[in-house]
Amino acid sequence: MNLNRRSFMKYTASTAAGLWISSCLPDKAISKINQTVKEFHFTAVQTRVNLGSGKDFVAWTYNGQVPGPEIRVREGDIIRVVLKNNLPEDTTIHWHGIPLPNPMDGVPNVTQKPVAPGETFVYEFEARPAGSFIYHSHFKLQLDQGLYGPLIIEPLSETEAYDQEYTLLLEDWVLQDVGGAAAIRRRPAGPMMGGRMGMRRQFPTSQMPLPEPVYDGYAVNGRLLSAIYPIVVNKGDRVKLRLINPSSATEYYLSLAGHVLTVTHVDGNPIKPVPTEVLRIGMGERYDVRFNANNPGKWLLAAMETGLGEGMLRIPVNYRGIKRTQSVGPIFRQDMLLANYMDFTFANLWGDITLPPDRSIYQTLSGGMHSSFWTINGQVYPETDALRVQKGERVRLIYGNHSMMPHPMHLHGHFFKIVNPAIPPDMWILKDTLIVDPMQQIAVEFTADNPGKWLHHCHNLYHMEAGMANVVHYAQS
Ligand SMILES: [Cu+2]
Repeated sequence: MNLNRRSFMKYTASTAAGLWISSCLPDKAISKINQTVKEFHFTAVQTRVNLGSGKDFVAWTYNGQVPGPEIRVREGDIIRVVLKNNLPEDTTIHWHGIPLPNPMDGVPNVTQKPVAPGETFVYEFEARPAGSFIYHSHFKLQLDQGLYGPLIIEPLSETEAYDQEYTLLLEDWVLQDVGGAAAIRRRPAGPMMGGRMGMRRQFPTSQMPLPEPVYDGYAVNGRLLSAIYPIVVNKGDRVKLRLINPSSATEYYLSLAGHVLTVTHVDGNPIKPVPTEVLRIGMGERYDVRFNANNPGKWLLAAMETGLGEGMLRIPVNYRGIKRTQSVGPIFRQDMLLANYMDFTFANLWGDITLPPDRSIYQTLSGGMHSSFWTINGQVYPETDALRVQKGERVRLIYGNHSMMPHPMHLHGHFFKIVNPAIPPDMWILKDTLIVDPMQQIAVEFTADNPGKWLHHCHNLYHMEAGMANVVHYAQS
């Protein structure tokens, strides 16, 4: 089982094994014995890359590759990453989804001093829980310039049965030197627009946030459309896909022609398996899905985005021994079965929730109309009010999206449960990123069990940079 799990990622992470420097006994700082330290050395550096088609350009990379090397460890291991900053500006690494100790969370000026050019910083934390995660820079626009990679924590004992496993990062690219919106020249100074009521201070025009870029390439594991490596299966294989969206401003609707995808994990956490024809994956989200290779042929796992049409990403799924040259893609229809958060139930029973929560906090998400800023409760980060909690409290965040854009809201340092009135609370699913759709109200609950200062923000990078963020503060006890 799983012998082929690296067969796809090897193209982008072939040096990961080489980076794996040592496996040694834990040092004195680690209280548990028998924990293995897995040490990785990352150098953040600008590198000329080619995503398999199109022109070369300068991306911001870890170790000269996009995406960054795969980190793959076992639950309970100690992950140690020695980050060397060879970029021309500060940087940090955030370990998206992992509830780790606050000083390791990698948010500049919230959990750590940014790592200056030429400096080194060591991240170290326990790999827990098992699941599919992302690591990425949390500094300015570096996420959109290429600084991200997959982080896979394998369970101590495998409970799933599958024959092949692929990790697929779905990426949006601006194929220009520097990349992202940083590649777009700042607009000339002009009169301030209205619509920023409730803001506490005026921003000089030079600090106006950058708009989302127009992406000119979508890639899977650093390979553009025509160069995407195929998934190769044998008839009868049970195939596990780890679908990861590190894109800065793109969500994807995925469908696999000729097969049904079954969702097994949301943001790394197990759910009762749910079949779906289409899967939506927002920025920062991860879904593990399975399919049974029971329909020989040449197929496409394709993605579309509203407004962009079909086929922005096409991943070939080829059965061995099939000669047909033309691949068959999915046909997106309005009436396709699209699995929704509310269709999912947690695989285990919680047994730890009573209602109501200790504290409820409203989060009104606005912006985008006549304004360059995106707000929470009418405020722009860092002027946003803190989310004040006490250790041990069960906190409910009630989102109301008063804008015309979806916002994938992400909470650092904790998982939250998505409130689903139709099922008992002990079946609510556990996630760390939740898409709040236009004009939707939806709530999550988390237990304040990891003291520190934790960022909470929209994972559309350009919404976050334009103000849609705040910080969870634990009261001093
Ligand atoms: Cu947003």
